[in-house]
Amino acid sequence: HGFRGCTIWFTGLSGAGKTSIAFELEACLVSKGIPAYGLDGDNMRTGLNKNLGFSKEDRVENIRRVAEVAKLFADGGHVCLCSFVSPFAEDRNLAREIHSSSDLPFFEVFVDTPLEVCEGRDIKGLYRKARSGLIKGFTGIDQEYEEPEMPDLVLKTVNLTIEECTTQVMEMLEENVLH
Ligand code: GGZ
Repeated sequence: HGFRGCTIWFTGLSGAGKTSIAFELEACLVSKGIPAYGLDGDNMRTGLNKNLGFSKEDRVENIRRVAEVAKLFADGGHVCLCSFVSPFAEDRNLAREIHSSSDLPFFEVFVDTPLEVCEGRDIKGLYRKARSGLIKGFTGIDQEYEEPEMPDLVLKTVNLTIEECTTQVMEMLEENVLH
């Protein structure tokens, strides 16, 4: 297939399921012989972005650097799967521009899980800490999350399994880049 690489950008609240979907998708793509690589807070904020925190300015810079790295993966022929809260529309738009200026396809996927559900799960106990004031500037609690206005795909995770979410993203890729 004449496939050149692209970036899938997952945005949504902490605990929405971004990384779980990206992980499943990565396995699915690799099993089909399509190189894929996942970027998230765990591998970006511990290395390249370890000098950045969660202030508005630091998040802007986090997303800018991630987008530049994703562009390189996509240019190298990978499906780059980016899982970041990326709460600000302007930063997500910059990520898209960084790709389109190099003619690389970019798909914004809104992992749409309501705050109540994310907070109810609270896998890492971060929401509890944010509510009690131990963490300041937590997205959805005391910092904003700007919902995407025109995402390429919306995944309403409350009604879907991880596998169903993965299938929807695969279908989007098959329709647009994998022919
Ligand atoms: C949001 C925070 C915060 C604050 C730590 N706000 O569920 P997680 O743990 O693994 O995902 C969250 C992750 C967010 O990092 P990102 O690089 O995706 O953020 S951004 O795109 O906004 O730059 C959460 C944890 O880090 N975390 N403090 N204050 N999430």
